[in-house]
Amino acid sequence: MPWSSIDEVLFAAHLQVTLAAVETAMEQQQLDTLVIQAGDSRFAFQDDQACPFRVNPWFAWLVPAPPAPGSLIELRGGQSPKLLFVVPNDYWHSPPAPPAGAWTGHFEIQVFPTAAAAIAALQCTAGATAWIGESAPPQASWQVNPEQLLAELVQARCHKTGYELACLREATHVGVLGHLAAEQAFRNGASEFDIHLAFLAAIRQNESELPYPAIVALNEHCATLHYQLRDTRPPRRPLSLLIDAGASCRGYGSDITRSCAMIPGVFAALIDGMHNLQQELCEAVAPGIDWRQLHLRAHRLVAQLLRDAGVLRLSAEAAVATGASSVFLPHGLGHLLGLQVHDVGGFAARAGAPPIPRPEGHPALRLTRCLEAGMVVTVEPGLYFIDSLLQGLRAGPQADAVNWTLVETLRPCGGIRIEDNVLVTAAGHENLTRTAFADAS
Ligand SMILES: [Mn+2]
Repeated sequence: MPWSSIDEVLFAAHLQVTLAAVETAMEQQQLDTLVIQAGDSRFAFQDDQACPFRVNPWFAWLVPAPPAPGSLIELRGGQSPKLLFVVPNDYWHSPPAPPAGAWTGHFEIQVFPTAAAAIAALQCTAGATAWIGESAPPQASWQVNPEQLLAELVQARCHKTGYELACLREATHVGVLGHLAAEQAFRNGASEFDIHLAFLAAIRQNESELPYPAIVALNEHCATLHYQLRDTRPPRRPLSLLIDAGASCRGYGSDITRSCAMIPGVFAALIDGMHNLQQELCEAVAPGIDWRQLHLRAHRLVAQLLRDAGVLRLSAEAAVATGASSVFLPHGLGHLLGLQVHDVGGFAARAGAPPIPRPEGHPALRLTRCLEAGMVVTVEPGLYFIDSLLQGLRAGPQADAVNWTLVETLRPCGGIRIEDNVLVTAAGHENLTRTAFADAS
């Protein structure tokens, strides 16, 4: 996406905040130099085929350059940041374009033909040096991915800057275009494969650019939480679609899920009910909210929905207390979102604090903290008819509390998930996804 003058202003402010956080953390850890590696190309075993390159998120946090394996950021107290950018002399592939655009003015930039040449040009020959990267550092004496330093920086990454929010808004806007196209393809009877292609065509991004592999499921496949296959042929009777897919913007990703039913009925009514309770949960997002409590509230709301639909005869409280709600909702309410789709910082309230444990019986929750302004979270309640989990329920003491005939009629529809990306603001929240859907229609 081309840079606007607003982006330039936002990025300058973003870099000021992030570099200040890095400098403070370096002082605390008495570091003279910090080197951040973009990452290495990885190859399949005994093969010359490279795996899709994913940039080190710490690198992308500071530098919005195109992906360039082997590139380095060198940070030294009191000096302007250096970018050592690797552009190989490659005629088999298109090399990364050398850095361009207004953001480059904030860095001292040098371009090298190899990663080794970039490493040889590092200034840090003396003093305490730390390295953030997946491969071994060039010098054995350097600290590698120091835990305390990263713990400090993780806290900074949890609170999004204006620039990061602009990227997340754009990623959401683009992702929503994909979701609208996907629903249209589903209504036209397309296969999972073709719905996926419709999503990609609408967002104008390659599959390797997506923030995470898109989940495109029809019918009973909607019961597989991270369903990864894409049938090229449509089912005989398309009943339901679950699409969990996002788009990228400068390394930031959206994470959006929508469910649709082909025809009215009990399953379609469950989707409507899920939208309502999902909105209720989004409305509750505000600073100070304990995410564990909101997660448990989601369980009670889903249990109540199942009770209202006639699937469960237990009270909502009993369904949560006995674990019956977890049979239908075996994942967490949501997670932090940013440069990584399951972003860092979900468990410790501050650097050095112990991780806050998940509520007992909820092992999949990826966020246990109280919400703070500037965080972006996903709110993604769901309910599913998962054979292996239903078998356990059927064999257990709550078996009589389930309308198994109704479960049998809903099982071919698989499941439901509705997921929005929500910014925590000082006053409460802003639902980025609902805003983007409203703007697009
Ligand atoms: Mn998610």
